[in-house]
Amino acid sequence: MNGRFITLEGIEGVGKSTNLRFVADLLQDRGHEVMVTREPGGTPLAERVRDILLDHADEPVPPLAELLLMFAGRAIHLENQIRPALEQGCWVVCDRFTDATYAYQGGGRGQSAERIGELERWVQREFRPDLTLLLDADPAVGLGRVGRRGESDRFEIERRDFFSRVRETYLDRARAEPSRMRVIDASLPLEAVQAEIRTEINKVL
Ligand code: Z5A
Repeated sequence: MNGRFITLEGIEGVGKSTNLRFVADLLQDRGHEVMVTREPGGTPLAERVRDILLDHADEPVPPLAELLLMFAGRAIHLENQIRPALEQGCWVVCDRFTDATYAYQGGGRGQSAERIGELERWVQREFRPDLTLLLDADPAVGLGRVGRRGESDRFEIERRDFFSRVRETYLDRARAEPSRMRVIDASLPLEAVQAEIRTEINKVL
């Protein structure tokens, strides 16, 4: 692969969408071609999987089905969009990837890390992000920032303790893989967050 794969992670409202464009601009300023994308979703077909995952269904979504749908969407996204872009030398910046599955379906919903790891190896083989920026803040900060948006999706209705488990799983992963996963204090004002992000991106560049 000629391009690099950079992901942004963190609980809801920590600023992933806000900083996705910032990261893309930093890379473009250095002359790289950049593709910005997201999970779940990223291609028209994978966005349809996203709709299934986020919408309130008339029947419960079993945690195992949720996990399999996450990886189904990822398989589509990876083969149809991410790999081809990287092979053409494009840098890909993605709002969430498999760390979110460990955090939400693992830490949040209780699916085992072993099971998630098996699916990860099956769908991705050796493919992993080159760099992951974990925007970290207490759930009260993130949820407070997004509190007044429209109707909540199937994840946003979860309680504070769900997001605390998600956050702890993210932090455990960052401790286990410190060179790939860099923790950014997302509770700081945006200018300070972006200064930290710039430092991490400059290291990769
Ligand atoms: N999910 C999963 O379960 N498993 C998986 O494998 C994957 C995903 C891939 C959809 O994700 C759901 O999918 C997600 C987990 C699940 N559900 N949840 N929760 P998503 O990424 O589409 O949804 P999200 O995390 O809810 O995105 P978000 O709410 O838009 O959060 P954000 O992108 O991190 O925040 P933002 O929109 O950039 O910023 C929120 C507000 O804060 C906005 O008004 C900003 O202007 C403001 N902001 C941002 N930074 C700052 C700072 N530093 N200071 C002050 N204000 C700030």
